[in-house]
Amino acid sequence: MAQQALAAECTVSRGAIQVLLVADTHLGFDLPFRPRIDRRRRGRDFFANFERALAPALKGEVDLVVHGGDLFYRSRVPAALVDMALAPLVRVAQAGTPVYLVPGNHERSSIPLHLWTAHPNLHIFDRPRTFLYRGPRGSLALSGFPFARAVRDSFRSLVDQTGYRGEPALPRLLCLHQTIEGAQVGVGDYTFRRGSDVVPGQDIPPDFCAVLSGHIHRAQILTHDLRGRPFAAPVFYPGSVERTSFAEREEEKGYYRLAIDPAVGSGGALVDTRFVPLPARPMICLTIDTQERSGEGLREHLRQRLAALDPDAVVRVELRGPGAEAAFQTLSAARLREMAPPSMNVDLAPLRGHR
Ligand SMILES: [Mn+2]
Repeated sequence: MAQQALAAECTVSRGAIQVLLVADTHLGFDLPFRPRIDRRRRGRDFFANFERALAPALKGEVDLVVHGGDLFYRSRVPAALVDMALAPLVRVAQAGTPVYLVPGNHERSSIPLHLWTAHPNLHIFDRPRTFLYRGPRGSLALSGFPFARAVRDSFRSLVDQTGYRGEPALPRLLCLHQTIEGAQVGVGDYTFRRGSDVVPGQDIPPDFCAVLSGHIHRAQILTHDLRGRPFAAPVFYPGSVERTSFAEREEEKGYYRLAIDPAVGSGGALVDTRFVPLPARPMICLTIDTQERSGEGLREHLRQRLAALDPDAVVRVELRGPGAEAAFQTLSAARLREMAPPSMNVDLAPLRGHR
């Protein structure tokens, strides 16, 4: 809702600086280098959507790219994956479009991102700092810092440490990988309120056009705190580029395109925002009432139920009812895969009450 309202208030400006915001690409997820099981891997979908998200940058349709962090799916990854994951960003940088990367919780320690900071168009917020962007449509200051734990008490200090005040005349963006008050996740709309790892909305300083952040996997724009008071700047979460868990099964995936006009107001203004959807695979929780079915009867029932679903789906089978426990013992992910179309990803949920 906030997304539509904000877009409606804005007018498209040709003179504006075009920013592409993508985050939580989780590269390396389900992408083993030496797979022991031959099945469709979801890892390719994450790479494909990352490439799709960056396509406007490769075509020269945007002036700069911000990656909001969690480039990788975890904090220890093979060196070959580091090269694979950075390659799309390096292609954008080589094509002349600057890229700004916020290290997420998965990029904090052991990933040698510093090896890439030598590229003149690839900028990494490896510490609280401010980068200046200068382009044909004007200049911007991008301030940010890597993911910080217990950020509630350190947020204001970390923002100060970026040195953002040194660029008083430019439009400013704040680039983060944090949870901000009011952010929502999951099928049940879990809302982050207070907590040592939540940034209070009122702590966002009044000096930025927008806050661009990764970490929250559902795409959303935050404009008010939980007491209804407006934020000093809207917060944009593009969300993850593919569904990383069943909690994300109802979420649309994509990225944001934002336009900042340096000529509007005193320090520039956000004049256009657009969410661009990506083709995330359907994710389905399939509940099977076993009804005392077993053996071939159960397998045939499962085959029929799976055949009725989108063959491109990622499916979790949940067994219920009388006989569920016995059926659970005879089924396995490998057996489920034999019953499903090869294009499907399928696994078996733990029995309820047995987690
Ligand atoms: Mn993430």
